[in-house]
Amino acid sequence: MTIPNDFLLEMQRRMLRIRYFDERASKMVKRGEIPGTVHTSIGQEAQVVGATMALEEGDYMTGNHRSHGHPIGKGAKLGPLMAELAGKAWGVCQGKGGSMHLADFKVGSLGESGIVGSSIPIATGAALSSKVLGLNKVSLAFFGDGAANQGCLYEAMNLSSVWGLPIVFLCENNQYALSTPSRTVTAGVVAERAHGFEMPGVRVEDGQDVLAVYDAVRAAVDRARAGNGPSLVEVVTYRFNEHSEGLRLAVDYRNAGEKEAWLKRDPVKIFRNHLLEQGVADAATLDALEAEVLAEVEAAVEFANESPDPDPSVAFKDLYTETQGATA
Ligand SMILES: Cc1ncc(C[n+]2csc(CCOP(=O)(O)OP(=O)(O)O)c2C)c(N)n1
Ligand SMILES: [Mg+2]
Repeated sequence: MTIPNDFLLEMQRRMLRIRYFDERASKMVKRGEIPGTVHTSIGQEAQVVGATMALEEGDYMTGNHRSHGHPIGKGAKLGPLMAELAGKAWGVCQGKGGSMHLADFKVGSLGESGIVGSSIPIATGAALSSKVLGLNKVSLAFFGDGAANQGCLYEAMNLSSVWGLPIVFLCENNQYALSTPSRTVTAGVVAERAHGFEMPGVRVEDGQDVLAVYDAVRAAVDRARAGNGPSLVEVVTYRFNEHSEGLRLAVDYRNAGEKEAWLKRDPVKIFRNHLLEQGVADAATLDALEAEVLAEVEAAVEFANESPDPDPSVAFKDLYTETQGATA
């Protein structure tokens, strides 16, 4: 598949946005400018952008606790996302969601949740609505290797296969669930579990290569849109930071030298080199792109700082309650 140069540069732009946004969010958490903690996608940018850019603008997706990158990859504005992390009124959820419960409907991001695995059935429901209403929208569920062992994934895969739903199940296999190595709790290969549900299962071995991820997810998205049902795509990647920012674990759960080896496979640097080697852009253009994205992230922080805190009177607004549902 030949991909136009402007699309390739947009891939690099979005990977940079995720990298700089998450680096900045990490600093803000440590300074107390963002409450709680954040989980970054630093190191996983190729997997996030390869998947989100394989979707069309109107398509749906759901995420998890590590999900700032998903709306960014799908083209979301950074300011309202940063304001949401800071719990401010101009945030995508008016500051009520925070880092782990973002939703940005403008880019089809239906929601994210701190309960591991819980957004998978929501993506499946969205795919069902697309099919029933004839919307021709594909739904994509992002989840981790830890969530791959939650039962709700298999309930969702089963019914989506039986009903031929337009959904892609996307396992972000960063090889750890918090401090638990995937190999110690996962039988077999996640992608191969697809076969039990009569759907294709593909494993992208090099999840640091944005084009490899894009090709695999694009095939699954096209298949879903053509009415041929769901797929499971597993992408092998690695998170460069701790599970969450500021977390100090007593155990050193990574193998000796492992992180250092993965740091050499930085997806942002790999793709920069690819763009240079292929003559898509020269170094000055790519340097300018990096400076532009850095400035964009700083502007997002300013937007968050300028935003007021949410007014306590809106605390129960936009919530579904039985009373509201009954009278609606
Ligand atoms: C149902 C549930 N069990 C446990 C937790 C605690 N927890 C939060 S994140 C996490 C690890 C998730 O690992 P994975 O799905 O691989 O995603 P990753 O953090 O690696 O991106 C765990 C166990 C939780 N939030 N929800
Ligand atoms: Mg994981």
